[in-house]
Parts: sequence; structure tokens; C-alpha cells
Amino acid sequence: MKTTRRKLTYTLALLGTTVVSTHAQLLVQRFEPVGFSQVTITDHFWKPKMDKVATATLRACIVQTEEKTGRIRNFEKVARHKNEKHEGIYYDDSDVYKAIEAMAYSLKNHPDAAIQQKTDEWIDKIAAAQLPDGYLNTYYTLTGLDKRWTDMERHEDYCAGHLIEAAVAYYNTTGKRKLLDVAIRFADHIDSTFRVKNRPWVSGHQEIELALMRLYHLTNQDRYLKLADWFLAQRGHGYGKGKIWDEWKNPKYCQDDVPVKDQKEITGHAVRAMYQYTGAADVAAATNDQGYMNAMRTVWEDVVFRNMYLTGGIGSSGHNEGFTEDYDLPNESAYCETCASVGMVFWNQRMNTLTGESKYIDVLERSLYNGALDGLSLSGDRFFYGNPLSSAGNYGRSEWFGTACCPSNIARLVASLGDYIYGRSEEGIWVNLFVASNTTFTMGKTPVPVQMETNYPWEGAVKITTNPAKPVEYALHIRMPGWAQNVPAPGNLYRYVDSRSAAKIEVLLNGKPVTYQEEKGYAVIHRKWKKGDVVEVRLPMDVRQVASRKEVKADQDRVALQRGPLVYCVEGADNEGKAWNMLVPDNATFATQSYQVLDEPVVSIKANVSVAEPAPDGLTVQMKPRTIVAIPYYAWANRGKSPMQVWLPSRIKEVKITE
Ligand code: FUB
Ligand code: ZN
Repeated sequence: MKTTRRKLTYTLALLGTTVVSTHAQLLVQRFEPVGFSQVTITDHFWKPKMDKVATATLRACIVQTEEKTGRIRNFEKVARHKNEKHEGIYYDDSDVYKAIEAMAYSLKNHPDAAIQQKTDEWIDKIAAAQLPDGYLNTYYTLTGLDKRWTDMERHEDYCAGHLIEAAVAYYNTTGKRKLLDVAIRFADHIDSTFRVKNRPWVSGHQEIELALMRLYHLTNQDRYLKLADWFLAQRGHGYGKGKIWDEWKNPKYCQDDVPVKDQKEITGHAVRAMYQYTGAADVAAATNDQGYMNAMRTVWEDVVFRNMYLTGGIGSSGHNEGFTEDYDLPNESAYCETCASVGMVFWNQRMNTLTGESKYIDVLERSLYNGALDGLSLSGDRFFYGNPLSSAGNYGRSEWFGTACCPSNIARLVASLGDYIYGRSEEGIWVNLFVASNTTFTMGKTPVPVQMETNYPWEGAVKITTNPAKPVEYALHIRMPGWAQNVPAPGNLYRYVDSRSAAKIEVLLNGKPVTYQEEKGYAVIHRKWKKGDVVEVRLPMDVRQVASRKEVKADQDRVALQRGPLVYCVEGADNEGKAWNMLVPDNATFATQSYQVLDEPVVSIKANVSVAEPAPDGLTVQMKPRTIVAIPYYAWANRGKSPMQVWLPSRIKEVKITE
């Protein structure tokens, strides 16, 4: 296994010095992702979405955060020292931080003086609310500081984590360190409060672990790595105390029933779990801790083989915002919180870079294009908290939520898309997602500009042009998506039933088929690359019918449609107001067409099916042939409320005659 060295540049602005360190060696990591700030996205699919986030979504976050709710006012109140009342919920500070993080990524793609000014204004208010000992939490500062650090569930460390992530992102984009200094002071406060005295503390909502790892990589300070590891090591020993542990009497809810390294199954709250494993993977990458890796491989299979929706959404129950029994994946009541899909993206990215296995990007891509993206309206200013896979027509998007974790989470994910496209190691370049973009690698000492052109996910052609300053040898790894090969991972929940697609992935080099090695799901072309070399990848974009394992009761006698990475749904808005009255027969035929969902150009699927209708006698029902339209799942619920289904009946007993 190759090692990757990460060269860290940490500018100590206060001292006016620059420290360059190779101290933080990532021992087991196969490669590291290329950061969003190094990638220019030109993509037809994603660029307009990133622009919407930069405008409409951030505008919504700002209006909600400082005008319609008291989130910013809480910071002002702390700074005024007038004993004013806290507004909102104890974790509301985190939404301010996540919005800042989204703004930071967005400023890189989409510079905007007004957003930058707003961010600086908020940062001043946050800094003014920090206590001299580094503590920063408006809820406890306004409601009683004597109670701070007494209830592990009250999200003090969760909010700290989001502060740290925002600070690192804003520093990386702007070089401004005011928020970073605030975050460092708070992280140091936490470190000296807990780790030095070894006082047990189980975070009631994991997040700080992955955030500390970001701070560690930026500052190269071991104490943050140790603190992240310490937080993980606290779990599973019965130290957990607070509302969660009292109310749920079941530490499984927050993955505190067994130590992280001994965990074998996915349990409890989905977002907590995803953030935990992301942090554990980050720690494993820095410490070469196989204990975390072994646990995570097993837990990952439990998620993906038994507990994940076709959309990549996870956490089927609203009761615990999380997991229940294996294969319990109801469609209409599916919770599938947007944040949980965002967490799937985080965790699967780490698993991919640690192992070099593309199956993790298959899952990441599924969650990204379906479960997560569905959380954001096409207009950019309406949101889903839960993302069900069917609706009787009563489910709609919201402007905001009382618990508003999802809007800024999807905003920061879309704005940081550049983080997920490419990877690099000493010996190679990795292409994980097919997104039109440019970046420049350095192989040896040679700069290698790379340009990717594609109309993915609508078309399967991808063109990658490399322009090294001089010929240079390296291995180009191109992900071969599982869906394109009709081969879901063994044990997978879903299978492609209609392997009508004989088409295979084609890879050409300078116009001619090229022999490549297959390695862990990548096509690897190892050669001396020269200016103007072009690799073309052709992915078969057939409409695929999907069936689920028989254990998933909700999907029996039903099929779903997928094309490329996109899961499709039938929505009433395209089908005379109905989506539950159709039957997809075994011999159904499918065609694709260019289509518009409001201002979103999509490829829709036309399917020849039967629909149930009352017969003219008014007493019986007749099945009539009909062409229906299916649209990408992420695009539904943008034209008002209407019925929708992802899993379409293939047997008459599942057809609803009236709806
Ligand atoms: O507790 C903070 C956030 O609120 C969680 O991540 C979400 O699931 C929601 O409960
Ligand atoms: Zn959420």
C-alpha cells in the first residue's frame, strides 16, 4: 500500500510566518481528495445548482438566520451582557456556523462582496460572544453558565464542531483568521476541560470528531487529533449521561452501546452515526488505526446491504430519526433526512480514499444525486427535511424548519462539490465523479492540467484531456460505476433486473480502444502522458429496472427505474395528477426524452405501462395502455404537492385504483 504525504501550509498570520510541515502523514490513505478550491467546475448540471446555492439558498439562510429567527440575535445578546433571553433551540448556533461554512465554499466558486461582508459581520458577532476562557455557546451563556458541560446531549460540542468546520473553511477561502482564532480558543478550552483531566464525556451528537480532524490538518497540532480520538474512545463505556440516555434508555440511539472499534451494526440516529464514522475514518487515516477500519467495513455493509434506500437515503424512521430493523425500508414514511444523505457523502468519501475502492463512490454518488440533492428545491430556497420515496400528494417543501439542520447542510455540500471529483497520490490521478471541471495536478514536479468535459448525468460520454508541461508517467484511475456494469456489490439490496443493456463501459485513448487494468473498480491506465492526450469514457446510459431483495417488504412486486446515477420517480404533475394507478408490466418499454421540470432541463423516461381506470359501467375497473413520464427523483415536488412513487407496481395487487 502506498503512503500519501500531505504537505500542510499553515499561515500564522499573527506571527507573520508560514510554517510548512509534512508532519501529518496519512499512513493508510491510498490517495487524498483534491480540495474544492483547486477545482473549477464548468458543469451543465452542477454549476447552475452551485450558482443557485450562492444566491437563493444563501439568501434564505441569511434571512432565516438573522431576521426571521433569533439565531444571530442570540450572539448579540451574549455580547450585550444584559441578561436577555435566549431564542430558539439549544443547538441553533450550529446553523449559523453551517451557513458560514456554506458561504465560505461558495465565495470560492462565486465571489460576492455582499456575502463576504455579511460573513465578516456575523464573525464579529460570534467573536464578541466568546468568553475569555474560550467557551462559546449562546444557549448556556444566556440561560445559565453554571450548567455548562453538565448535559452531554445539549450539543455544546456539536456546535463547537460546526464552528470549527466553518472557521477552517472560511480561513481556507479568504485567509482571514478571526473565526479560526475563535475556533482554536474553543477547541483548546474543550481539550483542557476534558482530555487533560480525563473527565468522561460522551458527545450526545457526534460532529466534533471530524471537525477536530479538519483543524488538525490545518494547524498540524497533535492535540486536535488526540482530542478527536479521545472523543471516539469515550463511547461504549457507559459514561453517557443526559436527556438522550435518560429518555431513550438505550445508548444505541447515539452509538454509545459498544466502543466504536467494536461496533458491527448500524444503529440509532442516522446523522450522528454518519458524522461519527466520518470522524473515525479521518482518525484512522492519520493514525493507521485498523480498529476503526475493521469496525467501519462491517458497519458499512450493514448500512448498504440492509438499511439503505435506493436513493442512498438512510434512516427510515422519524421516531429516532434513524435506523430500525434490517430491511425495514417503508417508502411513504421514509424519513431519509437530508443531513443523513449528506453524511453518507462524507463517510463514503473517507472510505474511498482509505481503501482505494470505488464501491464507496458508487454509494456516495447515489446519495449525492438522489437522497441529498432531493433536499434542495430547484429554486434553491425551499427544502426537504425528510425525503420519502412515495407520497399520496400531501408532502411539500418548506421555507425553513424549527430544527433547521438540513438547509445549510445541503448548501455546504453543493458549494463544496469540488471536494469529491478528483483524488491524487504520489503515483496517480483519480477521477471519482464525472463533473465537467478543470484542475491541475503536480506529478513529480510536473504540473499536469486536466480538463474533464461531459454532459453527465444526462449523457454517458466523458472526455478527459491532460496537458502536462512535459511528458510524465503516472497512473490515471477512472471510476467504473457499478451501475454501468449491472453489477451491484455482492449482498446488495438492489439488483438490475433487466440486463437488456449489452453495452459495456468503453475506454479510448486518443480515439482508440485502450487496454486498461481493472483495480478495485477503477480502470487504470499507466503510461507516460503527454500534452493533448485524451481519454474518452463511454458509460452505457440505458434505462435500468431495479428490483429489491425479497426481505424488503415495501418494494415487493414493484420495480424502480434508474438511468446513470439517477433514480427516477413518477409524479402526478407529469401524469394527469396520478402516480399510484399504474402497472409496469414485464414487457414494458422505455424511451428517454429531453424534458423540462420548470427551468430544469432533464432527461425524462417515457414508459409504456397500464393504468387502472374506472370502466364506463362505473362498476368495474379496466386497465388501459398509457405512456407515463418519470422524472429524476431529485426534481420532484417543485410544482406543488402531487402524488409520487419511486417503486412502481409490477403486479396488480399493488395498483391503487383511486387516489
Ligand atoms: O440534533 C441536531 C440535528 O437536528 C440532527 O443532526 C438532526 O437529525 C436533527 O435532529
Ligand atoms: Zn438535517
